[in-house]
Amino acid sequence: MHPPNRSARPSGRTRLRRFLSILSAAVVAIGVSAAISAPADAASTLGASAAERGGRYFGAAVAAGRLGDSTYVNILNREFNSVTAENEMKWSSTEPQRGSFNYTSANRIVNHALGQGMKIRGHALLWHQQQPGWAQGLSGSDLRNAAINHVTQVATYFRGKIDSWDVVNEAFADGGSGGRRDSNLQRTGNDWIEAAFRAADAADPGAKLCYNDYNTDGINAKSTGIYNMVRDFKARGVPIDCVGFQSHLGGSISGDYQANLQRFADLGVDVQITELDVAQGSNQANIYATVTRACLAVSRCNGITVWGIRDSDSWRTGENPLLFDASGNKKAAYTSTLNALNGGSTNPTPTPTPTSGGPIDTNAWYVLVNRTSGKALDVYGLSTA
Ligand code: G2I
Repeated sequence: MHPPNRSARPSGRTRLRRFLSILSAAVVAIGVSAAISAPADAASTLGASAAERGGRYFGAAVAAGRLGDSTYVNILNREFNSVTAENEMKWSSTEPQRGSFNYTSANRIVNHALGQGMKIRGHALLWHQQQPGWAQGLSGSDLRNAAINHVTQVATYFRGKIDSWDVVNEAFADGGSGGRRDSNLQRTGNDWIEAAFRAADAADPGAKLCYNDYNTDGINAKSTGIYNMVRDFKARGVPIDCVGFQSHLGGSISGDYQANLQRFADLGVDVQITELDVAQGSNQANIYATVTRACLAVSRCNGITVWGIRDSDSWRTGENPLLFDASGNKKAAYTSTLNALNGGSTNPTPTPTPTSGGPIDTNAWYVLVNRTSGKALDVYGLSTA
């Protein structure tokens, strides 16, 4: 094997030649193994790493009121490539009076995200909580019409900007029934969920339309009730594209977390981790990594959203369930998550140390390696001129 003639190359970082099959066996022999673990080889932010893993996203729930906090915004812009409005797209926020829509706070988040090239998850068109007072007082066909009009108006307003909408949030009951939760919306008729999905589809055909819920992080009665609904929707052509698994987790995770995602994916819908947070404790970093690996292992898992940025931003006061501490420092859970995204172990990865004396060794061949397959993809030489 003859290395390429480097003297004839232009200055700067220059791609020299592909010779994959012969080089992959000879990497160590020609002394470039250090380059395989060079910092440029591993994505260093959550969003960039997720994007490298099949175009996935890694997002955060964002509060419009925190967008003036520079620590918060710096982390958001650096680490995340998707956002969810934590409260600003909910019914009480967007239609505070019947027929009178207000998108001011939602648009602060939308405009920030679009300016940063981030995806946007819309959350949530219909939910039994955070309804405006006027809707809470309605029932029957009056409520049904108001709810469907809300879906149509809001999805139309944001058409083209939303990657995935939580069309319906938390409509199933906890416990062993596997059935629907009682609510004013449910009392308008069992078909209210499919009516909402059809309205959302008509308003924004380009958005993925999701059903989103919690306590569905494993195979249990509640997740099976949702599974049966999704299977029925797919069989009858109700437009559903995805299921969101909120994943507000405590100190353990169900052993069938991944299998549960997979059984939904096998119905022909995408799956997304939509509101991940994990109570602080000895297992926090491991649980974050387990969730991350499960998503990566399911090809239809589009991405992960954590429900806030710093512990101090979380709705779970005192539980410190997020990836950054109150000062904005990366926690062990951050490192385990990034390592899982990068395909490594859950243990903290030591900072890679080049064995050849500096960040750029002009005598070395640098090998671009696909981290998933381990295959050498290309060879680079570097010059300093
Ligand atoms: O409860 C956690 C999440 C469960 N899944 C659906 C999500 O939409 C939900 O998010 C939380 C927000 O993180 C909280 O920020 O939803 C809560 C409402 O159920 C949000 O809390 C509300 C407070 O209850 C209000 O008092 C407050 O005015 O946040 C509002 C805005 O700060």
